[in-house]
Amino acid sequence: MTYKDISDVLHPHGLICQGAIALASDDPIKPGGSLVMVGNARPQMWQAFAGSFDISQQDPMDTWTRRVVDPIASAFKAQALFPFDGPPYHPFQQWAQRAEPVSPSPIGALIHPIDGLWHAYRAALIFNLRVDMPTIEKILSPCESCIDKPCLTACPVEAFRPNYYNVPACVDHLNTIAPTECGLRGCLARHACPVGQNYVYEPKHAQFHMEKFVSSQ
Ligand code: B12
Ligand code: SF4
Ligand code: SF4
Repeated sequence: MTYKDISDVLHPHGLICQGAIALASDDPIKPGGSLVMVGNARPQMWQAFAGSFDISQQDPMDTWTRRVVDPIASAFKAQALFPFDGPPYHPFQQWAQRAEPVSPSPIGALIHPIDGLWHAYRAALIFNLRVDMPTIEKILSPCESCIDKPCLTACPVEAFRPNYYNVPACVDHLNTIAPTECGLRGCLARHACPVGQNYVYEPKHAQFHMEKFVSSQ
């Protein structure tokens, strides 16, 4: 089985493989096996999800993800792990940094050299055996050469500091009676990043995440 076989099965659902890790013989997850990251970038997942699912129910994207990914995992004799299962949560951001050329941004989300901050992880597939996987090219983080760091100054309530996210301040702002730009378009700190501007989530996709985020707090 190859990385391409897995990508092909995910494709109709708008999901993509986001790199893979060859697990060491003493790895606590699955010694000697492989971990393949599954997620979304660009509009395909939102289109597949919104076109096939009742988004008014509770945790719709998590439920949809399980419905899509669990049968795929079974067909490949793999185990599916999800980023939303927890606490304790699986360390998806640590795995991602071993699997694809992403690095931490000053606002917590991992930055991808092309998609910027506009991507997320939906599952990890754990295989007993080695999957035939692509090698990762090490790429310097775009944040290294970003002098002004507009992501740190765009938030209207200054919720982001380097390595600190003031969640209550962000939620209070989103909960104000008048609709906020963040609620309508998505987090303004993410929007301020010049990387991945072509891949910004469409407004309905961004609104969906912001509404779910606020209602979960
Ligand atoms: C708990 C959690 C939150 C909490 C707390 C975040 C915090 N202050 O740390 C809350 C609910 C506030 C939150 C909010 C959001 N989150 Co969140 N969150 C998680 C979750 C479920 C667990 C994180 C964790 O504790 N991991 C456990 C430790 C052991 O794993 P780790 O890999 O070492 O943890 C890393 C993170 O904690 C990270 N980190 C530290 N501070 C911050 C701050 C922020 C804002 C983020 C995103 C990450 C982050 O650094 C650690 C080292 O790499 C992860 C999914 C996951 N399983 O990782 C998503 C995750 C980190 N979140 C994510 C996202 C996108 C968001 C939102 C932007 C969602 C949205 N609304 O669109 C919002 C941010 C709100 C905004 N202003 O837009 C993505 C990030 C994707 C990426 N490109 O990296 C993840 C990976 C989920 C996913 N499906 O992909 N989140
Ligand atoms: S604005 Fe600059 S520092 Fe902030 S995430 Fe984007 S590239 Fe990195
Ligand atoms: S959603 Fe808005 S208030 Fe919250 S951190 Fe992003 S920019 Fe700040």
